[in-house]
Amino acid sequence: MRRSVAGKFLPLWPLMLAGCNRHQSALAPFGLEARSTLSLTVVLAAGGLVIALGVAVIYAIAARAPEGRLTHERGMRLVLWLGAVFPTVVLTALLIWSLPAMRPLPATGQDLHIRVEGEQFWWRVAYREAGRDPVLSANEIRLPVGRTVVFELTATDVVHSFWIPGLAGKMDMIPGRTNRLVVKAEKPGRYRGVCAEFCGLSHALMAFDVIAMEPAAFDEWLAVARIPPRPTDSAIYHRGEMLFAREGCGSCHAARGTPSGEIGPDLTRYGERLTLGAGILAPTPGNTAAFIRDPHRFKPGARMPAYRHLRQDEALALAVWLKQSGAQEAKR
Ligand code: HEC
Ligand SMILES: [Cu+2]
Repeated sequence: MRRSVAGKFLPLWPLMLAGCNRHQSALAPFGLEARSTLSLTVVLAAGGLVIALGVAVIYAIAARAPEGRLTHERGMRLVLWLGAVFPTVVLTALLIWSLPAMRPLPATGQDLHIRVEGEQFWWRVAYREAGRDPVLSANEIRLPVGRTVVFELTATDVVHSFWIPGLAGKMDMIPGRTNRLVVKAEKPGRYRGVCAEFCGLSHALMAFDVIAMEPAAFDEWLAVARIPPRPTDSAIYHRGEMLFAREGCGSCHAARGTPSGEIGPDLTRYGERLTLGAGILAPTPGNTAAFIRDPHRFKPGARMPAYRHLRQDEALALAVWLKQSGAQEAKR
C-alpha cells in the first residue's frame, strides 16, 4: 500500500504542532512591529494564492478552448493587461501600503533605552534612563506594555542577531557598532527571544526570556532593582558568600553586592530570573548547582570554568545563596 509523504509522517504531526509555541512565534505577535509584519505576510500569502488559482483557471480555460479562438491580437492584449498593467498596479499598491510599516517607530531620549550586548553565549542587559545610573541584568528582558522602548544592540565578541519573534524583526548585533531597534509591546506576558545568527558552539543554546509587564508594575520593579543589595547575615548566606569569594566567582560575576567581575552574567538578581544559562534550564537550586559544577555539560563552549572539585552540598549552598537574591529580597 502506498502512503503519501504527509501520511507517512502522520504519527509525528502532534509533535510538529507542539513545536508551535505561542511564546516564541511571529504568528502570535505581542508587539506593534511584529503585528504589521504578520498582516503583510498574510496579505502576500493570500494574494499569491489568489493569483496562482487565477492562473490555473485561465490555463484550464485556454487548454479546453477550440483551436483558433485565441487570435494574435487577443493574446497580445492578455499579455498587456495581465503581464504589465496588473503587476504594476498590484506592486505599487503593496509598496504604498507597506511603506509605513518600514518606517521605524519614533523615539526620544526620554524613552527607556535597553542596551543588550550579545556574548558567547548569553546576553548582557542594561536598563538606561536619562540622567540615572543603569540597572544591570542578564539573560532576561522586562518591558513596560504600551511604552516605546529603544533597544541599543551590540556585541563583544562575534556577530549575533537579536530576535524576539513576537515583538519585532531581527536586528544584527555587531562588535564596535550600535544598532537601534524601537519597539512597543502591546500585551503583557512571558515570551522568548533567541540569537538568530550562528555565533559558535552553543549558538542554539542562546535564548532569553522577555517579560512584558503593566507599566506600573514595571516601574516598581525597576525602582526596587535600583536599591543596592544589602550585605547578608544568616548562616546559609554566609556559607554561599564565603564559597563565592573562596572560589573566585567574583572575578567574573557581580552578585549581591560582592566585588564585581564583569566577564560573566550579572547575578545580583539571579533569584528572580525565570531561566538558567540563557533560556535553557529551569533555574532550580539543583540545576544551578549542576551548572556550576559542569557548565559545559549543558553548554559546550561556555566561557565559565567547571567547578567539579566542589562537593554537591557546596554547589547547592552557592545555588541557594544565588537563588534567594532578587527584587523581592531587596524590598524587605
Ligand atoms: C572565568 C569567568 C567565570 C568564573 C570564574 C565563573 N563564571 Fe559563572 N559564568 C561565566 C560565564 C561566561 C557564564 C555564561 C555562560 C553562558 O550561558 O554561556 C556564566 C554563567 C553562570 C551562571 C548562569 C547565569 C545565568 O544567568 O543563567 C551561574 C549561576 C554562574 N555562572 C555561577 C558561577 C559561580 C557560582 C561561580 C564560582 C563557583 C562562577 N560562576 C564562576 C563566567 C564565569
Ligand atoms: Cu549568538
